[in-house]
Amino acid sequence: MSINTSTNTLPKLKLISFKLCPYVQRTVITLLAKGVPYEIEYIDLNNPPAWFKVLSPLGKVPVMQVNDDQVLFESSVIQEYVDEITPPSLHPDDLLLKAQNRAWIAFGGELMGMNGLHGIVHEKDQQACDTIVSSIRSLLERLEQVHSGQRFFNGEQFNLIDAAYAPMLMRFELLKSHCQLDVLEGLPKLQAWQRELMTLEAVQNSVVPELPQLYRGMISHYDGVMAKRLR
Ligand SMILES: N[C@@H](CCC(=O)N[C@@H](CS)C(=O)NCC(=O)O)C(=O)O
Repeated sequence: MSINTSTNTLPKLKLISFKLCPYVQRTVITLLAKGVPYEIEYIDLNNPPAWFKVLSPLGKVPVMQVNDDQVLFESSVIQEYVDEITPPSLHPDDLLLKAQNRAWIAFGGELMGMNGLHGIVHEKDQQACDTIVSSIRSLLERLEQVHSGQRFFNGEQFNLIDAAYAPMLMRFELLKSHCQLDVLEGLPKLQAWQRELMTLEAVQNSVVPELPQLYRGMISHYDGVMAKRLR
């Protein structure tokens, strides 16, 4: 899956990251899948350095510095930039399918936010947590309907959309093992996709090895409904 790219003409890329962030992970998977050299600097999002606040318009990671003096933000935009400077593209060629993939990538971004995955691990109120779980479940049912049912989202080829969803699917696995919450229950295509993506080197190497412990620590720190389910 890794594509050899001539690095001579590529810009210098530096990613500003937070070890737990699934949005940063989307961009790292893309960089690794395309064999692009990059630097990474981790910050503590709970106590971000002053320079980060200057650099990041929304105070969010990922931020990518390009050739030291240019800045990119928004994970899907960074994914596309990395993809476009290293042809051939990991997006499908068909323009409608490509546009639909972009829409579903945005959908995945919503699923990871406060009304989705992050809300589940953050929420202190049982009823509110149940509401988020049932809302994420109905959104995942929609996703299940549009998945190809093959190895990857569109078929047999790994595409940018696979890189965009792997971080969330990795955290669903952690939620299941840490808290016995299986949000993919009864969704066979998404379960198979999760298994497939977790075998890829670009996915496995896109996080720090201690991610499972860090994720557990984060759930415990939020002290919400999921913290009570930790084992
Ligand atoms: N839409 C953004 C979302 C990025 C995002 O929410 N990152 C989180 C960390 S996982 C963040 O930086 N949060 C800090 C904040 O909201 O203040 C993207 O896709 O890059």
